[in-house]
Amino acid sequence: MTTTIKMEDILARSERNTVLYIGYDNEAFMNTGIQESGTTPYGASTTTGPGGELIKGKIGIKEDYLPGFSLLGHKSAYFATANVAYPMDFIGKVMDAMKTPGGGFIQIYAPCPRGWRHDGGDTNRIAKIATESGYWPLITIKVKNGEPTYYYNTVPGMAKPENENDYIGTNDEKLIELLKSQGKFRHLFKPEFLETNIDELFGQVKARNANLNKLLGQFGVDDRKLRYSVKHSKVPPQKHLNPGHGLCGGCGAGFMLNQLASAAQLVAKENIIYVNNTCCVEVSTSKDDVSSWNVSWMHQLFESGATVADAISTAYRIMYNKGIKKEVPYVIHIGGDGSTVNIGFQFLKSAIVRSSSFQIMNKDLKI
Ligand SMILES: Cc1ncc(C[n+]2csc(CCOP(=O)(O)OP(=O)(O)O)c2C)c(N)n1
Ligand SMILES: [Mg+2]
Repeated sequence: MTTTIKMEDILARSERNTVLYIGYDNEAFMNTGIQESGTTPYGASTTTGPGGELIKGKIGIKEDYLPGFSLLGHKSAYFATANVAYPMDFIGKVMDAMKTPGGGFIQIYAPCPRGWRHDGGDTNRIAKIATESGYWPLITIKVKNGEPTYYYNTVPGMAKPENENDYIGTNDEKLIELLKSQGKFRHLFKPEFLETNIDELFGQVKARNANLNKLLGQFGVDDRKLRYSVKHSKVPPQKHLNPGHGLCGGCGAGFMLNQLASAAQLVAKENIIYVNNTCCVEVSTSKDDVSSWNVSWMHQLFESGATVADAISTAYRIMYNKGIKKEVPYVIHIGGDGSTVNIGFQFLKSAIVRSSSFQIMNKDLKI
């Protein structure tokens, strides 16, 4: 059974959110030179953990931090994973988050041709294999009064689960294809096939999916397969961001920005403030004193971006409740995996808690 959410129904909702936090995952600190981050997968080569003779890339895990956010007891919150290769799913998720009271956080898979060492023209193909293989499953978690409800989103060609009671599966052949599509895993195949290392990586992917299957079973509803019905013809070209930017050709973060702004424009029109911590998106859309943004946009240092986004929304709501401002802008925070998950994790977690609970409970901060 599938729950279908239509974009017209989302847009017709009178309720709205406070801050949407976006974490685009390109699996390393990219703009500063491809350093390993908490979301770099096991075995991947980075400049701080290169795949060489002695060290075979990252020694450690790719952190899976989204489910943890769903069990913090929020009053109302929206969480999801997304992938730049499935724009209508991501656009539906952004709109749903912006029309859900409280805060939201979406972690989106965004290939990096430069850091992952693949052709810029292969971004979409690689991103698709990531979800089809079970490496990057698509899930949605809606939290209400402290209780999370887990959903999963399917895509064509997705791996079938081995156990009929499961929801998310893995496909070994596609996982190998995913690894082979990126130069950062080349040392696992040449000069020799490192079976033990590849098995470790597969084991980590399967363990993560086993956890998600348990959470989907425990915190699901009957119709836990979720589909966003978004018609391409009803999503006009976005005007928040000018054409042209300094990102590399085929950069997944560029796909993400275009899709994000298309969804945000439908909900917020121009009543929006983007906050961006230091990352590829920030440096590439704010060269010198020239900004690519047509709407309000603010850079905030690295780990503190989420805090500042929350503070901006709070300030506007106080002014609104005192009669100083007539409307409250939508706020979207954009951060990378290094700044958001590694160094800014505590800032992000607390900002989400405030957006998703404290501000709902405080009458002076209501919208
Ligand atoms: C506290 C702090 N440490 C380090 C830096 C330097 N720095 C700026 S951006 C960046 C990497 C950001 O990585 P990520 O958030 O993954 O974004 P990406 O570059 O991959 O888009 C680093 C290390 C900084 N600005 N502030
Ligand atoms: Mg990054």
